[in-house]
Amino acid sequence: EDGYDLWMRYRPLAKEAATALDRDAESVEMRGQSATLRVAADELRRGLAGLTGHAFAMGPSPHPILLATSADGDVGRLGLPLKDLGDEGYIVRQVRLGGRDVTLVTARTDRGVLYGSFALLRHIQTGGRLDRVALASTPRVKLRVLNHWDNLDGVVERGYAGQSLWDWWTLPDFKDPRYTDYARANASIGINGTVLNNVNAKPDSLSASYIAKAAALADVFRPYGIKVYLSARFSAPIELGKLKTADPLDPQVAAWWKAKSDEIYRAIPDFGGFLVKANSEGQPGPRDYHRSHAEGANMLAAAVAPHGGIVMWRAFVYADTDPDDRAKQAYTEFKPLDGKFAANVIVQVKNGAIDFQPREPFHPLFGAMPRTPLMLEFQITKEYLGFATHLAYLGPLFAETLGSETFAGSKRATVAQIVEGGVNRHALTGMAGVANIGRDRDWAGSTFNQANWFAFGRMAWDPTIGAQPVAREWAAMTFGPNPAIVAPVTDMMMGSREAVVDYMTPLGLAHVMATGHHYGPGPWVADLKRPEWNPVYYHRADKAGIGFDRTRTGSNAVAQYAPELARRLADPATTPERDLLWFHHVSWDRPMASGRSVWAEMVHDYDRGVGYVADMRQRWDGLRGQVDAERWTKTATYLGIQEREARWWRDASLAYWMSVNGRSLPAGAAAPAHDLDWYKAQRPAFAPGNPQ
Ligand code: BDP
Repeated sequence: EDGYDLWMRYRPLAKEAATALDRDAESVEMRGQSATLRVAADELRRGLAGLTGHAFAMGPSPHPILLATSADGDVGRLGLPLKDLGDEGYIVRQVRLGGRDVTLVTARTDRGVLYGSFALLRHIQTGGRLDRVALASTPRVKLRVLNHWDNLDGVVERGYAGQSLWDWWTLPDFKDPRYTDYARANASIGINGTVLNNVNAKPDSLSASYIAKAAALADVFRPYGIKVYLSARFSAPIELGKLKTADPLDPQVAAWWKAKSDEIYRAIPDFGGFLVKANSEGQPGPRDYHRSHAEGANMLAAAVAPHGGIVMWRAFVYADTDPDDRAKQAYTEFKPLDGKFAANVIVQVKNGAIDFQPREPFHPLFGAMPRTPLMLEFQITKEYLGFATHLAYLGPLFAETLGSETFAGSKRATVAQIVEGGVNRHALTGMAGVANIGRDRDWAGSTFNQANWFAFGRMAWDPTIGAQPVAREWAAMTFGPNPAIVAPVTDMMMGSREAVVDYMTPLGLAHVMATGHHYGPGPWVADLKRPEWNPVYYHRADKAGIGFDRTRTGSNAVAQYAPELARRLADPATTPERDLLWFHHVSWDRPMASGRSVWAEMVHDYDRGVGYVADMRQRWDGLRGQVDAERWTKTATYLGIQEREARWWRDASLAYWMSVNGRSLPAGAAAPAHDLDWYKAQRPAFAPGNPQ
């Protein structure tokens, strides 16, 4: 097995479960006709055939799995609580219908039936029985969208699973069957949108020939309930339209975008809309014309509004014009724009204020813009967490942000509640995940990276679901429902991201990686052009102490949080220790809750991280023979790499900190294997997905 089948492996169940399934389901029956119902029925038949080992007929039988929307008269008469399901929710239940016992998969729409079908398969794959099935779920977030950072030349920015899945060269004619499998995988976890191209967008992606290519993909994805979106380069009216300006208030510019949108909607009638990275890291934007982000976003929004489209406008901005604190810039720029965005604009905010670090406190914009829908952006591809090689299950990272209390408003909403829109009654809600998908046979670069794609989808559907249940589901679907595998695998996964935090950025450190590729350690880097590109800017270590002072005596970034939280974060004693050095510059000797000093605690954390990886290796060794050889071996090899590199991170970091603080290691801690100069001289091979 090479991992191609993801969590949709549908391998034969154990005998007893297979017999029970055969008794309770004899065929797949479908009421009505649509492409979506057909793919739902096909998936069930494929799944059941795999799980039982024999083909499943389409059509009526005494005990069918019945796919029908509530428009069906028989279903309507059952009086199920369908009203609350919205457009995408489902109910799966054993019911008595027309004198037969049927497993009913129903919803108000065909899309809901599709999601219900996948939920039923998940139920069976994780050990559930049909005779007791009672599933019902409605997504709590409306837009559940992947962001592909895929370039038109096939390279994926920060993509560690090979080349882009989209073969732009052979599109629109050749529709690689992988596109269909991609759509199946996404639909199975509730993802309903995909942005095809990089936020660092080329204007060409909006040219007629690329629109035709995107339309071909949209045709493949449509039955699976997945809409296509495009990243738009703000200056496209100049590059493609030969206008003199891209000023959003220029009528010719607005007219160009309107005509461009009309052209796209002619090819893709259900086109989702645009994603825009503007005035960030060199990208053009409205600020080039002294217009605000709102003016830029609203102009684009007006172009897609007649077609029901939306604009996802990113808040990831930082400029060298603000020497203050990079972590403050998005808030400083966007907070004053609250309430100024058009109704079909959603502002897309990264989970933390810097950039997808192994750990970041939640972004202060959550809770600070009550009159603006905010879309939460996570990074599924692990740019700062060891790429595809290191095993880091991101469920706990996602859950940590989602569960963070913002202290905003009277109800002290969590980030999840703000994203779900309820607090401020926004109808437009969304979660975006920067995809980790490429052309590798296993799609994501490693088996365990697949779990992060899976977790993103499941948590975008229900941000309160919890990281552990998701890990368990994924492990059962990926390795089979045997508890002797599921339990240890889930266990390994649950602590794996914390281990990365420990060996890379303990106690709230951030951005201490080497330049460019973001893979290895480089806390010593101090010579890059812009101050906020340098790790020394972030850790501020000196002989006396370490950490970034974000209180009143420093950048006062804490003041961007709601007052109650700001008060807590202003004091190291009431700041969670895991975020200590993010918010405070403290003495190396400051005592921690454990009784250890900051310095000793850091050493302890580095060692704990390395130890966790060594332990994962052992646990994985224990599963040899229980997991198929190909996936087992690749994972084992990667864990070996990870252990070596966790030590590299630990040793290089400690060698550097000791050169700054002049201290020796606490008793019992191993000395770094090499001296600091050796670590400084390390240059990893050319890193994949690294923009030059
Ligand atoms: C950073 C990446 C960079 C992206 C940027 C973004 O290093 O490649 O273009 O974020 O989100 O994480 O726009």
